Amino acid sequence: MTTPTTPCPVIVGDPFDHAVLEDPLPLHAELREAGPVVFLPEHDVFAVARYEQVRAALTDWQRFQSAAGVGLANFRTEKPWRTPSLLLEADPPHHDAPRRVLSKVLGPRALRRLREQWMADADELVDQVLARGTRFDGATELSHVFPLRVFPDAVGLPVAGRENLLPYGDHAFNAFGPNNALVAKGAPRVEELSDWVGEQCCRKTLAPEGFGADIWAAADRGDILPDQAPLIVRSLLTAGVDTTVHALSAVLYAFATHPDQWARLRNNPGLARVAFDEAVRWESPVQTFFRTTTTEVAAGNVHIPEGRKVLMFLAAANRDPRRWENPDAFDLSRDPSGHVGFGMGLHQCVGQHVARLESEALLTALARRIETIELDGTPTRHHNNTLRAWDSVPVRVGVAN
Ligand code: PQS
Repeated sequence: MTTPTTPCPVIVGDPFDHAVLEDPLPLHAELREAGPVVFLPEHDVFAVARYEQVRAALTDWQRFQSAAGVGLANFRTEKPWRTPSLLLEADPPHHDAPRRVLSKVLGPRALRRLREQWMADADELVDQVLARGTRFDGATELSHVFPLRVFPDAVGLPVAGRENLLPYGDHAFNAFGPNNALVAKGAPRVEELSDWVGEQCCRKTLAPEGFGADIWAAADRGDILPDQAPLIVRSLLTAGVDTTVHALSAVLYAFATHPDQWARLRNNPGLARVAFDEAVRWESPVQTFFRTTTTEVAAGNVHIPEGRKVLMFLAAANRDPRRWENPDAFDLSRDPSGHVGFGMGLHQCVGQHVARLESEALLTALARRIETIELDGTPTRHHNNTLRAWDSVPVRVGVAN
């Protein structure tokens, strides 16, 4: 273990330990209070948890690179578990062509074609759930279901095997953390799931229309190389399902615990989009990931040496009282823009418009039929090294006449 050469607050303990994953808020407060940069000896990494430093690291891609991996593993010295992503685990200039292609494929213009269908799909799902009764599990019956109803079709995936998407993503997001029991739990299926994902990325597997076909069409135009297309499709399948599933659970949990905010949304369904961003700020479905320094970086009086992993606590930044008034309140009257739940800078989530549309569709459908929503039992967390997730969010709703 190398210890920092300049004074740097040290926080002992494992931020990926089960007790922290169950309730990370006390650790986040401790990290923010300790200083602008802290050292975590458990994993031999530096960490930032204040809004200012997290945002600064996210937007400084020259000094905080992604190409050495955005997990704990340093690709300069450790072999990645899969071929690195052309978007996530790349820096300019290599990053830019794939990014341009995917920004267009997933951009607001492209999504206009999907809007009407997704709104109708959300209405239908909500009707189906309410037909079974007014007590249901918001996680397993809504947020785990809706993205899997609309997103794989939009990509152009065959129906068989879609049940592999969530387990594959769950493992990929665990794999950004340390090699702990959560990673070991996923290991037995890695080969099988990776093979399945690889097959879905081939041109012949994908439907003639959809995000997948659009990526292949970009290769035909010469915007990317043909051998890049499958890996860019893989990015959709890795980062596009679990993230939205857990973000939708976050919104449902937020409303079930804030009945006054639900009343507000009911009065003004136009707030659906703000509600989603506020829930992403408040719950931060993507909690943490890493960068690697490309040079010595000074932050305050701490010097982070070159080639070191820096853990960025997005969730802590999103509740930093230095940036947010009353940060722990889920409040539709605030302006949540500027939150770092989708990252910031040139790697900022390229799928965020898709996520927002899914959430807008589901919230609009719910607001149409549901007058009140409250918890109906104790929700249970799903532990993941990167994602803040729920296995169950039992709710009871009052249905509008
Ligand atoms: C990919 C892209 C993005 C991919 C950490 C990781 C990711 C948010 C936080 C992520 C994962 C995978 N998103 O391109 O495969």
